[in-house]
Amino acid sequence: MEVLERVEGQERSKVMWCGDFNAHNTLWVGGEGKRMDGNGQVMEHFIERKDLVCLNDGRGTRIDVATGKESALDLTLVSSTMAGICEWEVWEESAVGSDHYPIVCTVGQREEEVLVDGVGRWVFGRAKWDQLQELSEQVMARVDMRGDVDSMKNWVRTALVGAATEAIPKSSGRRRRKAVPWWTEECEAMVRIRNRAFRVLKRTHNFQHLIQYKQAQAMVKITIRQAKSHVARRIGKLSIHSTSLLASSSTTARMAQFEEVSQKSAVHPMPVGLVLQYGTAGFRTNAKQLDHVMFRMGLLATLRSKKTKATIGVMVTASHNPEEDNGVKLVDPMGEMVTPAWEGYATQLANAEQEGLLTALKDVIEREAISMAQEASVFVGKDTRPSSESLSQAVLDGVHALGGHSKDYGLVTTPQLHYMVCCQNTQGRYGEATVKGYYRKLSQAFIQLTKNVPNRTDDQKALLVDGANGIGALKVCEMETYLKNELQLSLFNDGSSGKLNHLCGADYVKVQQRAPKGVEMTAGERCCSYDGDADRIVYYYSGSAGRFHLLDGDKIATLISTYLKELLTQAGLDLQIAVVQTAYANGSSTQYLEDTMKVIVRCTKTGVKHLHHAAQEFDIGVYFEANGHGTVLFSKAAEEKIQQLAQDSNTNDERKRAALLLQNTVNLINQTVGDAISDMLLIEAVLAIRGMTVQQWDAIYTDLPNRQLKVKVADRRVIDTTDAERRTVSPAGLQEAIDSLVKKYRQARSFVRPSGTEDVVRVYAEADTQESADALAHEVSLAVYRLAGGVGEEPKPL
Ligand code: 16G
Ligand code: MG
Repeated sequence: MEVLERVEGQERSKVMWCGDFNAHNTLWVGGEGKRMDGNGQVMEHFIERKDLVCLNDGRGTRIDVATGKESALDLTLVSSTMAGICEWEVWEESAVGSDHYPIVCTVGQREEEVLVDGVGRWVFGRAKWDQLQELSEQVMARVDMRGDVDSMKNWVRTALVGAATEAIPKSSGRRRRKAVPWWTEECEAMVRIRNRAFRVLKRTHNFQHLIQYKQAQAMVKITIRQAKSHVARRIGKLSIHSTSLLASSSTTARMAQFEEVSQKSAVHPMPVGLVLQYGTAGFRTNAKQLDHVMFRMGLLATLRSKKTKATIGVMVTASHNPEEDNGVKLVDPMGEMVTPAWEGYATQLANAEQEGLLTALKDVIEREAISMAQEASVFVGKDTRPSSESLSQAVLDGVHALGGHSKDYGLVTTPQLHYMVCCQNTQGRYGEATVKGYYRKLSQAFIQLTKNVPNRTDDQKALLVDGANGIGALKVCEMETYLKNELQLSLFNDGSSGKLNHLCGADYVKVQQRAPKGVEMTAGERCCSYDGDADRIVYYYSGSAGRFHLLDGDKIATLISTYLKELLTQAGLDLQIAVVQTAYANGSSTQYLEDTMKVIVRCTKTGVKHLHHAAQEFDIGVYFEANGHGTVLFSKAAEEKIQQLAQDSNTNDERKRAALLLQNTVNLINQTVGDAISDMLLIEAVLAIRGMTVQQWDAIYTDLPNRQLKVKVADRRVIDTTDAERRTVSPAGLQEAIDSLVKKYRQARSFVRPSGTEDVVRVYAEADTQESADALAHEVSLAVYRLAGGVGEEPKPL
């Protein structure tokens, strides 16, 4: 990238690049040779940054004479402002002695302009004013003054316009507009949405409309950027794919299908002026605004299923958000979060105007070269929010409108739905794709793990659970009988009376650092809280003098990784274990893991998909966000080694015991995503096996006091971060300000990042004492407020 930038020199507005970049990218090559490599990624990034358009149309530019295979390595890139006047051709007849074909690129030959019809304008500069005066007097003299006011007004108007038409020339009304080859209907639609938001803002001048306008403007930018980067693909693919798409005999059936989408989408209309983005955990907002999004996500999941030829999941939930909100996220074939490129499609589809929906849909089909004849299967689940019922119905409507098959799991936790998708796509190897199958697999593993623990008392088996008044409460109740009293749960906030997530649940406990409402805990008792869709868990207990002690995701990761490391040593297995955290991980946990436990620690950006991805790089990757979302991933090779050892009859007892424990641990873990129920069982099993009390677990290391705050700013995207969100690169001066504030305190650390789920900037600070952490968090908040466009009142000291 640096080299490319050096070659180009200073910012230039019109540039043309021609060369063999030795880069593979699906942007400029379709068909069999389609693949992506590192160079391809660099080039794509470069094209985007420099606002270039790739003129290649998908044809091969080099031939391997030995095999006859062609590849497209020679690229022609031009500034987007020139793209409309360039032509690109490959001379396939002769490679003139080379293995590369000559490429002919013409610039400026064809000034393609589009004539736009419109109403002509008066050309006042050429008006004959004397004639106008004379004609006006003549016609006015003929106006009949005896009629009523309306007919008089019409007379006068017609008379004056007639006179003016005679005396003042008019332009033709046909305007010339530069052809922009990348301009799509989505661009048009996004610009319309943005303009509408601007008009609303001009009328009201309120903050919320300002934010909506800014979001709409960002969407315009994203859409235009995507349209530009896809121009080459579109040109190349249109000829390749649309012919196969359109010429097939199923065209008529498909037309009928799209007709159905059109009709059904009218039943799920889009609210005016609403712009939403597929964020860290899907779409999330007030439930009243989501019906159209659900329908469209049903459509998109169906396309994703056709593309991947596998079952896709759609979960209707807003996790720890208030009950009035709702949301939706897509689950990919192996139970992981949907791939980022499709998050972009989700945003486009959700924001397409009603009339533009089919075009947006067809655009995805074309870009991804989806065969519409392919069968599709979508699993749908929902949480306990009152709105989830009709919203999940809207998802199913979307699936059926595109002819997809669906299975409605009804009320399930988010991780249960991820699990079902994975079971289905692994043909049952991961487990049975039913809720009962899930209970059976996990409970059997738990019973196997704990059955040989000597002298487990009832006290040790007891656990208090705060179900956040949500789906987790319902499901853990269903599971209890499978656990055969090996765990004795006392359930609070089970949803029978309280409101979802209100003063309870994992998020409340973690952020407020206090016990949830409604849990009656006595000193030393182990308690845990799930969040609203049961993909997070935190533990806590009340210590001496009623002091509240929290054991968050960092403590959980430490407990689990220590346990696994010990078992690996006992089993004599050489497997690399790592812990993946985010910037929110308490400094003490990182220090303990690195210095005492000597395990590898990685830090990634916030959001499960980032941690999950990083954890996949190790034999065993334990990942947890401090907020309690996390799980453990075992590589295929690691699972096989564990399996082999567990079945090896020649090994000694200690190794065998450790291998069996590891094997059951693998079965107990939901590897698709963080799972409160599975994590809870794992933690309970580890505490039992190691004979640890919650206090002993807590004492492994002592958390540094910390504080999280939020700051409202006009546009949180002004904050750009680097180094896994630990440092800011913009706005100017903010990182320097944070650095100098941090220096004032001992053992201090602080960072800020724009939230992915709320319209705020988050501030984190830790230091040697709570007072220092609070003061630092406040001072950093002030710096954000002042340097990043804070709105409302200035942050006050705590
Ligand atoms: C979402 C993420 C969670 C992350 C949180 C951060 C998923 C499934 N969930 O809840 O991992 O910690 O967002 O929220 O990815 P924030 O960006 O508002 O701080
Ligand atoms: Mg959640």
